[in-house]
This record gives sequence, structure tokens and C-alpha cells, in this order.
Amino acid sequence: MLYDRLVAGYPPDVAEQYRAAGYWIGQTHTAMLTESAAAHGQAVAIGDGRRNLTYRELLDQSRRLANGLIDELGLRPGDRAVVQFPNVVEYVEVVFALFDAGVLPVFALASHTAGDIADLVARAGAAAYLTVDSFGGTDFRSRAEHLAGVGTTTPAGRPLATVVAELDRADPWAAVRSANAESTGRSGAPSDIAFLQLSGGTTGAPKLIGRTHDDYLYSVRESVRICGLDESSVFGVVLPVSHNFTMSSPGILGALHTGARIVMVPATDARTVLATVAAAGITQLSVVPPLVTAWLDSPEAERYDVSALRVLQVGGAKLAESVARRVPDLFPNATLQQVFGMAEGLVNYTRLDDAVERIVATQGRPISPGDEVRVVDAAGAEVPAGQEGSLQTRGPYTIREYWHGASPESFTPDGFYRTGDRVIRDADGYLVVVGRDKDQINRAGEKIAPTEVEGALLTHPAVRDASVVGVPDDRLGERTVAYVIPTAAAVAAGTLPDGFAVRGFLRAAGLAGFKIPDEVLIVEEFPTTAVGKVSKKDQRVDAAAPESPGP
Ligand code: J2J
Repeated sequence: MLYDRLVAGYPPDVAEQYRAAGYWIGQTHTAMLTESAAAHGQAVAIGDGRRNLTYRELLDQSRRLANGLIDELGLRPGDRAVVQFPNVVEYVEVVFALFDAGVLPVFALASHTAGDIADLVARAGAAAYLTVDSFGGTDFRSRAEHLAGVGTTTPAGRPLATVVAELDRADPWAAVRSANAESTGRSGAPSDIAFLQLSGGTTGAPKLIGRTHDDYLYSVRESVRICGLDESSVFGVVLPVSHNFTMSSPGILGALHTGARIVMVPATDARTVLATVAAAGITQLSVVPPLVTAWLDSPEAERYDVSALRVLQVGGAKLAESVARRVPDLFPNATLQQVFGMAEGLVNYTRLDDAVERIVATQGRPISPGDEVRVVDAAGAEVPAGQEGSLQTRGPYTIREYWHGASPESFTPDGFYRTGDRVIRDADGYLVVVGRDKDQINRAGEKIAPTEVEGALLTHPAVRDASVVGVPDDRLGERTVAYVIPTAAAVAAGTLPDGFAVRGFLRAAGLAGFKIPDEVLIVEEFPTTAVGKVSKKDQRVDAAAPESPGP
């Protein structure tokens, strides 16, 4: 079948309602860029200090790349292609090339390791891996060569195609770019799944999230309005390019929809970001809380004229109210906007005209009147406003199922996504995030599945058992602590690993840097709950105490 598994799980009558309400307008990402190029052709769409592309050039270059990917690689509509890019122009070119070719980009992060990519390629049944030659000291090319060299094949038995953009060349895509700048006409239907985003995940590997053109672009258009983006805006990309926040809230797609300019910021330190804001006149930034804290504490803070910044969006993890109140010290002209979103769908924003008290103390309210939000107790019954409970949601841009199918624990029988977040909703529908009931660590906005780290620890020959928890941390929001019980043999032989060695082992085993525990504690046993399960709650408390256990 040509378009295998492109169909999203919205019930047909619900889809009809979303169309009737004007949420889903029947536009693909390709059509969106084509319209923007018609309206803003000569305006600069994107720049990264190496290359600038106008809207017209971005459209033409991505079409030429789409034709090349089809002609040279034989990519077909419905294929998946894992993309792994740093914050460079080529990322946006390739994503729109894939949209035009009807191929679903699978959004890896630049921090993912070779092992993560191999796993993603397998689970997405990808036909291609597209990346850069090297960036920031990481050799992506050899990764591509390795994947191809070990004979990775697609589910249909074709060998995995790999393409490497050569960032130092005038045309980084020279090897594949076609002269043909016509649209391939393959971009598919607006109700098709357009791409696969990654979930934070609570199990070993991130789940794959299929979002349709219709649902995603609805959230993008509304985000543009709510976040005050217009064609005079300059959006600075500081977070990883392919993250859902960076893509859509309102992000890269919001900027392209409205004719704004995108500036890739090459690093996240205060000096680089503030200097780029000053030099490029950045009006809009989307960041995670630890960056705000770091910039506030930096001596660079007073050195640059950052008066152009109009909106500072902070999300991905909980922003402390005390930090929120200090934002005007850093960006005198900017309105703070809290963003509480998830790749599965629902995004909440404080509104730009909300009272300061609401902006600093809540994580906002949903984008759409079509967003249904339920706060429930352990038995699944709704709790009244003002009371804490688990957040469930369904609506015009929230998935009904993961891409690889059944995941009953993540959805209620009536189609609500169980976010795993604990919130309090006030009488006006604003949400305050107070905790989490999913087993996930949110380290500086990066999501870590403890089971994955525990699995990697268990492959160490001297480790008998492992338990990984997130512990409150002033700088990171949460830091990762691993409790490890050594094997009896290692104890007897006196060959206990120390924390340093364990971290090195995990790195060598291919665990991404952000997943390596900040602290490893060797212990004799784990605290247990009344029913005999490992008590992660006690471990969190112990690790946060001034004198932690263990050597
Ligand atoms: C507390 N927790 C938050 C916040 C996300 C916009 C913004 C963020 C994401 C994102 C996104 C939080 N306060 N302000 O996709 O479009 C935690 C919650 C949530 C999980 C989702 C977007 N903002 N979180 O962070 O898929 O636990 O998306 O369920 O990476 O991050 O993570 P992710």
C-alpha cells in the first residue's frame, strides 16, 4: 500500500466537527509555504549566519531538493525519513522538501546518539536518514555511513538511503539537489499524517507521535495570533530546531506562516543569545526556564541592547514564580509568556494582555475553545476548580493514539490523552502545573525516561539493580540521580564501580549526554513501599537531603 498508516485516529464525526468549526481548513504544510512565498517572496525567511534564504528561495530550494530526493533516492509518498540537524538553515529546507515529496520527517534531536538513531530508524521503518556532515564536534557523516554500512533496510527490503548536507559548500545539498524547481505534487492530503514527532516517553524509547497537516497547522495559526507574531517579527531559535515547541508554538512554522524572519542562534549562553538579539533585532524568543535563570545571573546581561525583544516565551518545564518576576530585569520591553505544551497536542499559553500576577503564577490556558480539559482524581472522577488532579485532554490538535497503534494506558476509552501531568485549574481555566504522575524526569526541559537509563545501567556487569529518579535542582529544575545496587560478586571482589566510572560506562554504551545521571549513588538496598515496590518517592527525598546516602 502506498500511503500505509497515514491515517490519524480521529473519529470521522469528530473530524467533521473540527472542519465545520473552522479549525481544520484543509491546508498542507507545502500549501502553507507556497502561500507565504506568494505573499512575502522577497523577504528573508531564514538565516543562520552562513546562509540566508528568502521565502521564494526557500520554496524553490526545498522543491529542488524534493525532486532530488525522489530521483536520486527513490523516496515515495508515505515513506519515513529520520532527520537529525543542528540549528541550521538546511533543516528547514529538508523538512519542506520532505513535506513536498509526501515523505514523513521523523524529528530526531541533534543530541541523540548513533544508537538512538538506529532505534528510531527501525521503529519508524524509515527509508532514509538525513543529516549534516559534522557540527559542534559531532561526526554525523560517519553515523550515516555506519547505518548504511551495516545493511540497514526498510520494511520493504530497500537499503536505507542516507544523505549528508555538506555545510561548508555553497550548496550543501549539491549531491542530491535537482534542477527541477516544480512542486512534486506529492504532498498528500491535509488529513494525512505529515510527520512523526517524539514523545518525552516514560518507557525505554520515545513513542512516535503522528500529527496531521490539518491539526498541526491549526495550532500554529492560533499560536501566531496568541503570541503576537506578525511579518515584522524576528524569531530567534535557541532551543533544538526539531522540538515541538520550536516548531509550532508558534515557532518556525508560525514564523513561516506569517511572513516573519527566522534567525538561528548558534549557542544558548547569555553572551551569544543577547548579542544575537541585539544584532539581529530579535523580537521573539522561545526558551526553557534554566536558560532564563542562567542569563539573569550572567554579567553579560547588562552589556547588550535587547530592547527589540517583545515576547519571551518560557516553557517545557515549570518556571519558578521568583524567576518569572525577574524577567523585566533582563528584557525591559518584553512581555513574558508561559507555555505549557506537549508534542502529543495540547498547548497552553498565558495571554500577552493577562495581568502580571496571572503571567508569573500560571502556565496559561488552552489555545482553542475546542480543547477539552479534564482534571481528575485517582478514580478518574473530575475534581472541582482549585483542586489538584491529573490532566486529561482531547481536542482539534491532540492525538487519539500513538503512531504505532494501541497504547491503552495513554488514552481513556473516550479518547482523552492522559498527559501524566498534575495540575490545578482555576475558575477561568488557567492551569498551574504542580507535579507529574508519569515516571519521567524533566531535566532542563529535556525529557528522560528513567526506565531507559535503568536498562542501560543494568547492562553493567557489576550492577545488580538500578533505580533512577529526578531530584529538584535550582539550576536544572530537576537533576538525575541513579541509585545502584552492586552484584554480590563485585562486592566480594572489592571491584565496586564508582559514580564516575558508571557515568563513563553509560556514555560508552551510547546513552545521550542529557540522559547521563548527574549523580550515581551506590547503595546496599532500595527503600520500598508498603507493597514492596521500590519507593522512588523516598529516593527523591533522600537524594534531595543535604547528606545523601552512599559513598
Ligand atoms: C511545567 N511542565 C511543562 C511548563 C511542558 C510548547 C512548550 C513545551 C512543549 C514540551 C511543547 C511545561 N511547566 N510550562 O511541545 O509545543 C512538561 C509537561 C508536559 C511535557 C511535554 C510545546 N511545558 N511541560 O515541553 O513533549 O510534563 O513538549 O507533559 O517535550 O513537558 O514535553 P514535550
